[in-house]
Parts: sequence; C-alpha cells; structure tokens
Amino acid sequence: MNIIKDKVAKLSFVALLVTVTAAMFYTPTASAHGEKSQAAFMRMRTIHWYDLNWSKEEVTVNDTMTISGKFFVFTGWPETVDKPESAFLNIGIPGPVFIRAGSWIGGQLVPRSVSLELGETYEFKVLLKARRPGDWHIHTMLNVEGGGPIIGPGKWVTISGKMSDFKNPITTLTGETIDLETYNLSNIYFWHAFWYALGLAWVVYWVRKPIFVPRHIAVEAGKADSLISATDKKVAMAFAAGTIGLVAFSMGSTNEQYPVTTPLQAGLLRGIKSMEVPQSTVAVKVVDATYRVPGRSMQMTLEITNNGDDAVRLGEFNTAGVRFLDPAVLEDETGYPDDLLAEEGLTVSDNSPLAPGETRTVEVTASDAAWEVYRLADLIYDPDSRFAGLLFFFNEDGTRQLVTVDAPLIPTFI
Ligand SMILES: [Cu+2]
Repeated sequence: MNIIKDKVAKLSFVALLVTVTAAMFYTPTASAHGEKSQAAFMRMRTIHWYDLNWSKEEVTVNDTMTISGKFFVFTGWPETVDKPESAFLNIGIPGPVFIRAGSWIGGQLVPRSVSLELGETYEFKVLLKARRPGDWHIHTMLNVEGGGPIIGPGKWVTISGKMSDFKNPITTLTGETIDLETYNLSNIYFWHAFWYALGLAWVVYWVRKPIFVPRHIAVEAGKADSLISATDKKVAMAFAAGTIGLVAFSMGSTNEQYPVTTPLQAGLLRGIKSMEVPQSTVAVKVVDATYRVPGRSMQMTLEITNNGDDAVRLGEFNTAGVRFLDPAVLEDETGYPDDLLAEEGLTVSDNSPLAPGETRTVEVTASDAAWEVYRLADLIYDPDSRFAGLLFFFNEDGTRQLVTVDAPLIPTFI
C-alpha cells in the first residue's frame, strides 16, 4: 500500500515539475496587448489615432526614435468613460524597454496629465530611447482618469545591442551631469542595508539569551523585572540615542551635500493647443450601417455630397486603429502595422470622382481579417451597438479631407 502511495507521490511530483518547466518555456508571442479584449464600441468611440508615424523599426540601445501622429477626441464619448479632463499621454510597452525621453501634445512638453476637449484634434510626438534588446510591440496610448487605458495602434520595433550599455545622462540645474540609470543607487543600498543591519543587531542582542520558555516562566512567576538588567537598559538607551543622533546627523549632512532640492513637480496641464482641422467640404450622411455575424466586414450606405470646388474620391475608412483603404485611391507609405492595415479592404460601389455639387449614395464595404482579429466583430456583445470612424476623401491632386462618421451599427445574421 505504502509503495503505491510513494509511487503516486513521486509521479505527481514529476508531473508537477514537467508542468512548471513547460509553463516556463512556453512563451507565446502576443500580437496585441490588451486592446483586443476591450469593448469594441469603446475603441471605436473614444480616441481616433491617425497619421501615425514610427520613425524607425530597428534601433540599437541608446538610439532614439519618435512616434508621432494625431488623435481626434471623439465627440460622442461613451458615458462609462470619464471625459478626458485629466488624461496622460503614455506609451504601451512591456516595462521600460524604451525610456520616454520626451512627449509633446500640440508642441508642448507633457510630462504630466493634460486636459483634453471632446471634438478636438491634437498633434502629438513621443521621443523614445532604446534600452532593452528584443522585439517590442509599441503602442501609442492615452490614459484617461476615471476611464482607463485607451490603446492606440501598436507596431513591432526591434532593439539590438546590450542593455548594460544603456545610459540616461541628465544635467541638473546645479550643473552636475548624472546618469539616471544608476544615480543614487549605492546611496539607497547603503542606507537600507545600514538600518536593516541595525534592526538585526537589536534582535541579535536579545536572542543571544534564551528567548521563549525560560522568559515565559520568569514572567509567570512574577519575576519579569529580572529579565532586563541594568546593562540591557543602557544598551536600549544607546540604540535609541544612536538612532536619533544618526537621523539628525545624516539629515544635516544630506542637506549639506544637496543644498538645492525642489519638491516633486505635479499638477494638471490645461490649455493644451489643439490642431486647426480645416472644415471639410464633403458632407457624409450614414443612411445605414450593418455587419454580418459571424463575418469579417461591415457595410455602410453613405450619402456623400461634395460641396467643394474639386472632385473627390473616398480613400480610407479608419476605425479603432484599423485602416481600410481603397488601393485605387490611396496607398500607405508610413509602414503602418500590417495586421491593422487593410490595403484593399475598402470597396465602394461607385468610387469614381464625385464632382463638385454632386450628391451620390454609395455602398461602402470595409472588409478585412482585422475586423475579426481585433475583435471589432465582438460589438455583438457590447451594450451600445454604435460605431464611429474617420473617412478620408482625396482630391485629384491628393489633398485630403477628413470626415467623421458616427451611427448605429446593426448586426445581420445569416
Ligand atoms: Cu501590442
């Protein structure tokens, strides 16, 4: 019986070991990092990222790259997400594989939270400095207080080199140049080790003598006083006075070594400059919009009126970071992430140039695996079946006009 038990125990242990090892070596590459699981209607109706540009796809440690672009704060912001009165321009990466050397909205440095307005378009730029070698999926991202993370499109960037080469030099206003990567580390180690050792010394002083049973008996017998001798009292006083003395002395010497220090700089940045987006001369009415369940596409019936002086064609529909293009009108040259770019994803029933003054009703189909991969098809589970997106129209000479669309999106079932 016991032999069987032993065997079972041994085998279970081996099985556990195998499982743990397998789990450690199994590292699937995730292709998106959080955004897929968020409600589709929230992704379509909060921030519209466009004109994104990643300055490089490969960098070495200490090299910098920029991510720039624009974002439109959608007017029909969802109720369950607080308005972006306090928002922070972040970057979505797995820890500081890059450091953020700078970030700007409307030309202003934004190390703090900012106040953004619904309906406004902002230009942003983030300067990243490579730190840790590997393949990283970098997202632009906006954190909204009371709302959560609003994740923009992500692109793979490769960092090569050695992390030990990474440097983060800063020149302080006192004229000293330091490396933020290691600055003050030995000081932190020293003081933590010192106080920890002092605590240990106090414990060791007492545990030299028996600690529990004899003391318990002594207390029970009414001889508690005999446990603390005159020497013990002196040692206790020395520890107390020494601690206070050291705190006072080291505080003084630190103030001497760093005579100029300022408090942490914080506070919301208001008055962030938004972009002037020229009023579009194209008017679009969404007559209806549907999507097939299950399926990989959505259809819209659009009534397009051209109030401008030039003929226009529809080149792109952009929603939740997925770009559907009509290749006859627009080709992407920005190296937009493949999985989010549907190069031939946009079909328009009649995409011949729409003459000035003309109105035309067209059937538009936005179709790509991304619709399913990025779970926009999961709108069927959302409590608000409405979509929003950007339409880009182009003149003959390539001049672009942006029109936002927003309408209910009705499922159709097969
Ligand atoms: Cu990602």
